[in-house]
Amino acid sequence: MGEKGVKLFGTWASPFSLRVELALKLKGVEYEFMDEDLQNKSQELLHYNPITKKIPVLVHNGKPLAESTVIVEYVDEAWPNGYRIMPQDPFEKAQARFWAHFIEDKCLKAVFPVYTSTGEELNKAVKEAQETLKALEKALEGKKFFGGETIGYLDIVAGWMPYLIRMTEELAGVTVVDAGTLPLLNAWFDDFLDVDVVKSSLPPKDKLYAFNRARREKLQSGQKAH
Ligand SMILES: N[C@@H](CCC(=O)N[C@@H](CS)C(=O)NCC(=O)O)C(=O)O
Repeated sequence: MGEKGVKLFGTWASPFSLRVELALKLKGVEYEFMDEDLQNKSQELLHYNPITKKIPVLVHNGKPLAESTVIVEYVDEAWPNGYRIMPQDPFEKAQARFWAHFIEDKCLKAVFPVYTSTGEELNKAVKEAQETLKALEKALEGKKFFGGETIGYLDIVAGWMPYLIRMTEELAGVTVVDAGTLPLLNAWFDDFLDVDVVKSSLPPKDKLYAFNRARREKLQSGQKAH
């Protein structure tokens, strides 16, 4: 491949590659999107990310980077002008990283069982997810977005929640986030989904729901699914 420019290896359905897309778009960076088939990964992807073999991978001027949260920080620093993604204040930056870690370490793990469970297990999973998400609301107190008046790093990292939790609720027939249980997060879901760059970057709803309906069934029947 040409060594100059920006290539993003991702998949249309991945919330992790969406993070990188949002960061690149906010910065106004032109990039080429390589839509990977995770059942049959390209040689290029394996070449650039032989360690985890996962997407997303950002290749900037021939140099590859993996891990979406790392890539988002890199994008903010590599294109320092224009939109600010990371908080500038060291304390706020450290706090944003703390909550990003909380989302990766706790929220993803707490919400996933809602996606895969049924029956009594599902009710238990909903309660546990709500408890974990309640803790995250602390980071939204007094603010419209995690980043303040506009979306920033933590909004991008948490960006899977508004559309994937809403989708999971619909597929599983449960409510996880509403104005009664998690008012701050519920309001943030609406505000985040109303941001232009988000609206224009989300995958088509019908395609996403069909893909996840099938994936959920596979996981529920104990099969492996990416
Ligand atoms: N922590 C990683 C997660 C990336 C990830 O899980 N990617 C999935 C797709 S959503 C993947 O590449 N799966 C293929 C595999 O595991 O072989 C990040 O944030 O970049």
